[in-house]
Amino acid sequence: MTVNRYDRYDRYDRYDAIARHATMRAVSAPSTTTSVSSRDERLCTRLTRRFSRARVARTLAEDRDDAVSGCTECSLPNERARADAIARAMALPRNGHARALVVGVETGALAVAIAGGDDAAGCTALCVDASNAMLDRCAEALGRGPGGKALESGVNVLGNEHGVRFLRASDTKALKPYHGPFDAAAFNAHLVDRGDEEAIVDALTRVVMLCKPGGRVVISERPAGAVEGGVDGGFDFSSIVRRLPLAAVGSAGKDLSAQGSLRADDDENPLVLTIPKAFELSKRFTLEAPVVTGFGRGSKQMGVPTANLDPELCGGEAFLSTLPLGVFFGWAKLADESAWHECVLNVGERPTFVDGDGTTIEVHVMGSTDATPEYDRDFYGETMRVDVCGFIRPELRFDSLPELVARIKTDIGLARNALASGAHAHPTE
Ligand code: RBF
Ligand code: ADP
Ligand code: MG
Repeated sequence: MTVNRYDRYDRYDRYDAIARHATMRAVSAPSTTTSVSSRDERLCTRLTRRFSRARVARTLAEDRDDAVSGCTECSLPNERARADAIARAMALPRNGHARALVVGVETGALAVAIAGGDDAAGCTALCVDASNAMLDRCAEALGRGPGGKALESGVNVLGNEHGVRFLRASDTKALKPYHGPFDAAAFNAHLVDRGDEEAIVDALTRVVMLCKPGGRVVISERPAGAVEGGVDGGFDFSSIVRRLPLAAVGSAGKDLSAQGSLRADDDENPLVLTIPKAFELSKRFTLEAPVVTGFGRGSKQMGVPTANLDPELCGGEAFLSTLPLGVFFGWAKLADESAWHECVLNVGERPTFVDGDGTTIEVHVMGSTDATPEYDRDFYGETMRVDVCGFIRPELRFDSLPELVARIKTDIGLARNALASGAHAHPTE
């Protein structure tokens, strides 16, 4: 379990920083102290009052509203340099056509770095934050109205205007398929504050799912100071990243197991990851087992029949636990067939349902079009071989069956594109 810094530490850290700042001003610049320090003092007083109350659950939005309501040099130090480093790492082409996602806007320095300026070369961006105050500051920094880059809903925004949109949300679950696809996404701090590993994986997964293959995911964390489980403020993302279709930028393949740790080191050095082109795995693998009966949940009626392979005969937990659970694609064929068929498969625990049957392997053999089934018969008991070559995403718990089915159709589309790209030739025998 990771410590949720918001609950336990952040308030104290910020209080310290503000108190230090106020004292420093008073000592070093007496002529300018009055307005700045009285503003800081008001915030200090407010926070002090909060500490002395019974411990109340604070929301992300409240904390972030506070961070911009006081002295932002204290609450968001070094913002400009951080923003420039993140913008460089996002590597968006300056041709006016790139699309970016920014999670956490602070006072808007990052949005300005990627989308601001007088020219039309900046990207189109979606800025997400839990705090209305932060989104407001960001829109101000980008400029509202004619000539500005901030597009505010209800104010002449139809849908395809070039500029920056805003979404107030404290959860990346609020991101919908139509928000993407993005060329790059940035977590501008506070990813690790979302809770335990599962919450961070979920937040990242929902963003990764909206990025193009070859796109970048940049993670920046503000140094956490003396936080439990953190070393010098650098949270180690390696175990989280290994569960996602991500590679370190510059690494030849996807295999991150050799990588000791993956950290957003400091303000100038965010963690830069990429979604492998055509979702390729660093190492393909084969599954081969008889087709068994599944849950009879009506996959066939949903238009996505899944041949369930006996997990015990696919290496069992010993092998399956070495894989990231989630959605893969590749080539499949039955024992008596000579031709390989394109397929998508889910290796996982189906968190949308409570069926408690451990890890299952479910293979959907794709027809030549979505409307053309590949088989007109059942083939229970026959042996199926699957050559697995790409990994699209981890499993998710969907709120409804239609959402799951819609996402499976998207997975099928992504798999078709990746297989058609020629990056994944089928085996020769
Ligand atoms: N089940 C989930 O609970 N979450 C998922 O994200 C998920 N993704 C899937 C993706 C594909 C391509 C396929 C074929 C299945 C997926 N499933 C997922 C499994 C699904 O729940 C299962 O096929 C049906 O419940 C029938 O057992
Ligand atoms: P179950 O819950 O028993 O797995 P499904 O509704 O998932 O049932 O249907 C899967 C079965 O449908 C497979 O075991 C196979 O016999 C048959 N089938 C027919 N076409 C396909 C296909 N294109 N992909 C996978 N299975 C198929
Ligand atoms: Mg099935």
